Amino acid sequence: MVLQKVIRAVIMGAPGSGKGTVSGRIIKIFGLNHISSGDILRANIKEKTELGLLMKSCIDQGQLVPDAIMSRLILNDLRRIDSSGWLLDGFPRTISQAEALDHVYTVDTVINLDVPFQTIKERLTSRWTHIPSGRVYNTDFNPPKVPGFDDETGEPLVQRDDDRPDTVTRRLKSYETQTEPVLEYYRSKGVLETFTGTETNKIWPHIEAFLHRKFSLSQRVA
Ligand code: G5P
Ligand code: MG
Repeated sequence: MVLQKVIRAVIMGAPGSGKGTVSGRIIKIFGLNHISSGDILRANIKEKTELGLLMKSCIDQGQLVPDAIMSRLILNDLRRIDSSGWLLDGFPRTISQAEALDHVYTVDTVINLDVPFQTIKERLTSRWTHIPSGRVYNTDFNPPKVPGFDDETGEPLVQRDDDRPDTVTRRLKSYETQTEPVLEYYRSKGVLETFTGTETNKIWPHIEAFLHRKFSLSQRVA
């Protein structure tokens, strides 16, 4: 029997840098569980859970959800899929969250998408999202087959409330002050891998090649 090491990865990058888009490609090829903190929060808002109702205004204003709530939510999810590999998207976003994760799991690799803020602002105004699955579209880059509807389910797409230009500016500010220090945290642990560019399709082959190397190496040492 071939033992395969469980891969535990994080994808980081500013709001709109392409984390969701790239995650979709990674999970298709490498079969990891995709855990997106934003998708989980938006599902709670849609279902009008107690958490969703409490956090909606915070998210709509482009502020971060409190660390304790976020860490508990994600770590609970991770416990449920403990024995298989995962890709975390949108978590951790502060040093406190990174430390909470570290107490329970060792992260093998952190993929950092480094995309200029000007590119991001243009992208987010034309993003359309399928809330139940988290699938994202863009009227220029990857339009849905039928405008306004999800390719797989045919359900309606929506524009996120936090994609308004003033909220995007606040989210980018919070990224600089609260999330960029997390990059340094992982750099010092030697697990950070940065991919720079303005187009996902140009960055993607480098990420894919990197992950193939990483996966085959981890299978050899398993
Ligand atoms: P989220 O949901 O984690 P963000 O702000 O980190 O939100 P976001 O906005 O989901 O990140 P993304 O996933 O990095 O962006 O990017 P994406 O959706 O794949 O791509 C953006 C758009 O660009 C899409 O339309 C896509 O089609 C298009 N695109 C991709 N590549 C290209 C390209 O090459 N060219 C072009 N033209 N377009 C392209 O978090 C939301 C909120 O939840 C709370 C916070 O309030 C946060 O603001 N939250 C947390 N709070 C505390 N702690 C945490 N850990 C939290 N996690 C979430
Ligand atoms: Mg996303």
